[in-house]
Amino acid sequence: MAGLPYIVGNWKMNGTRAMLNEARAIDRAAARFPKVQVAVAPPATLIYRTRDAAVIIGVGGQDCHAEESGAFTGDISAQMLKDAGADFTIVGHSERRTLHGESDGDVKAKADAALGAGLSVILCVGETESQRDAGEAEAVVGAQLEGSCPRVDGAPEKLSIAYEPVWAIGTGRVPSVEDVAAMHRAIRAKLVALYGEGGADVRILYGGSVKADNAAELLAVPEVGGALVGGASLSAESFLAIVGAAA
Ligand code: G2H
Repeated sequence: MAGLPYIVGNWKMNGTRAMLNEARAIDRAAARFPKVQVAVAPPATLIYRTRDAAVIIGVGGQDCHAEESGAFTGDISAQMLKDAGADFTIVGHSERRTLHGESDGDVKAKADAALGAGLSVILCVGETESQRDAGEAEAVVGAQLEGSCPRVDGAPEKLSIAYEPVWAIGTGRVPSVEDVAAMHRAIRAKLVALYGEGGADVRILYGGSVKADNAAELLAVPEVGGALVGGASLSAESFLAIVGAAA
């Protein structure tokens, strides 16, 4: 797979200005890992200040609206993220799909808007436990990709897919490395079907309970191009242990 391993911290709805100290520590340490691409997605309130506090790492949003501006109380557009200093945004996280009722079509519109605004995109997909138990995991993820993958307009490297099994998010449970490898291969095949040769340039990350003690094993799977890290990204120490495992 093209590109450096990509390790992204998703802070979710965590962090006030005190978290800028963690961002600074991550940024300083990232200089020691030139062969790893490191980024964090703080809450929107901290994007501007995180960009100011950090010079090496990427900074991104956790979601965006599909429209550029308008009467959408509480929402933030991709252009606003870009203006605040973001390099990328996550879209389609399962917490958005589940708690905010986002459909594949919604996610696609957001991803199209983000790429159009000049951001890179991390698009999340993943099956529930009952879908996996029913043997439907690859079909579910394939349908999510078909419905939510954006136009890449000749720049597929600006898109990453994060495979996050819903049952592994925040639970401490992770799939076997064989299951991770098989799903990543299935995602790659779908990306090539959707984008042709360019599908090979889309990075595929694993997410869901990535921790310092399982990162090396997950990141050693050849099909895995990096990790989207939630809880373990909230302290510089645990996040940097994962970055170190990718180096
Ligand atoms: C999955 C992941 C980050 P965690 O949501 O996107 O969170 O590592 O806490 O499972």
